Amino acid sequence: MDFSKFTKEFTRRDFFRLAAAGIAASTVSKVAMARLPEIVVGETADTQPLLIPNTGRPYLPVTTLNGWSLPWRMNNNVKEFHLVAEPVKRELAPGMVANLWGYNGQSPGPTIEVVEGDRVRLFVTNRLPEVTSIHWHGQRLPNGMDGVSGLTQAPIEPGKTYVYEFEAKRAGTFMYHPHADEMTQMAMGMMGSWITHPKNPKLHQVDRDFIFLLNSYDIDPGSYTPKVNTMLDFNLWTFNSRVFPGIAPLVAKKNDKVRIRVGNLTMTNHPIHLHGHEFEVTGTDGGWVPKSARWPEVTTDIAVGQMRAIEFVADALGDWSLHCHKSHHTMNAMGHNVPTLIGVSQQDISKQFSKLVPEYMSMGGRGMADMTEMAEMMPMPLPENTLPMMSGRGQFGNIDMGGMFTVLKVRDNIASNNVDPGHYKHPKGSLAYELADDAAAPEVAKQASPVVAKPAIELNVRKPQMDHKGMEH
Ligand SMILES: [Cu+2]
Repeated sequence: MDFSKFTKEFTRRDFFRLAAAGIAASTVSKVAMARLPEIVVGETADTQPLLIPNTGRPYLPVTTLNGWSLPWRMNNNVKEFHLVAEPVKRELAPGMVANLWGYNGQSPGPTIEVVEGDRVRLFVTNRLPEVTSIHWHGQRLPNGMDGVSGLTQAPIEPGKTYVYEFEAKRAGTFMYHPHADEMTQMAMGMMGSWITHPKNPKLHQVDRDFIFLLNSYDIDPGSYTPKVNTMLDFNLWTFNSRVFPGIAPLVAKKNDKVRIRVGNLTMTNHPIHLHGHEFEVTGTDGGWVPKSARWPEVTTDIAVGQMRAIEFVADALGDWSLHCHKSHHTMNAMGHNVPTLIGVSQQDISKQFSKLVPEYMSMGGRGMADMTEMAEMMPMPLPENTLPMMSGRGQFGNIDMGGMFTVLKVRDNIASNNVDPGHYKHPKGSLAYELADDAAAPEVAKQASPVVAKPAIELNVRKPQMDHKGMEH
């Protein structure tokens, strides 16, 4: 198999950089070392370089979006991993940090990568204030290793370490999460990805392999800790506990075969939509989909507790959106009980209200897109530790997104699969453009559209130094 592409990207120096920047091993005593693998901790929400296997069977590693893979210790042919369940601080996007629970310093926890047929031993240490356990979602394993607190094992008490051991029997994509006080622990961010690579590396081979989990939080504006009783009305919809514009782009070289593996551990389904390409669902957490049973899609719905692997050839250059198609899932925290006021001028009302209620946010009179500009202009100051409802800037202006949204960047040449190559340069003649002369618009359209009939609104509202008199009509 061809590792040259990866080894070129991932040198020994990269490993030390990784050690310096993101992943740090805590010092443990020699006695402890003998019993337990060292604890490796993720210290940043940045996507980390590929973890190239230096022991055990070879495989093509995955890129965990805004995450990392957990190094292991080989002990008499058994791969030993050490997961530590603990409270963590996770940056959801620049400007907002959340108090979550996770594993090894981050939420989600690190990705576990093993190879079909590997004997795996997982040490799970509980540093939470309550009991926990880990369920290895989707795996074939002895019943007593299934991690269901009360049913297949006693709960792991705070301060205690449990050992799970089984053979990674089936290649595929899996997840791990607690099976003790699940409602609290998953609402707090406890989950991680697991990949069992095929023993035959020629099977299911791709050039770029990405993974992330869908998760969600309900964190009141101005606060830091999720509300764990929320059943449906979450206000932060995340890929690997990140919201746009904090989610890393997925970077591919033109004509790379790309796989994106997505698991859903929220409380609702997410139709994940990719622009500019058709893909096939090639795998679920139940295994690989036979070739004859695949069909082309541009959106695939991922239900709760499901995982989908999609594959496509990245043959279209550009910056392509990859997002949940539920429009409320591409926004950050807002009040959902705002009335629809499209067509109503209420800029002045909004200003009056925000003097009394700093968090007050009314829906724009023309739609919600003004929110991005308004947040930038700061007429309504956001509470601390709160992200704008919609934000992100592209090369042409505001993107007006939040939540479950990121970008697939396809380029002729890329340095690495996790270094942002910047904005796409559109070839001449391939970019949508503004019609220069308004007179060219058909007469009937002018009469039919109230927006065209009132150009004064359009001109006045877009100005950053807004003249509120201009809003009256
Ligand atoms: Cu969604």
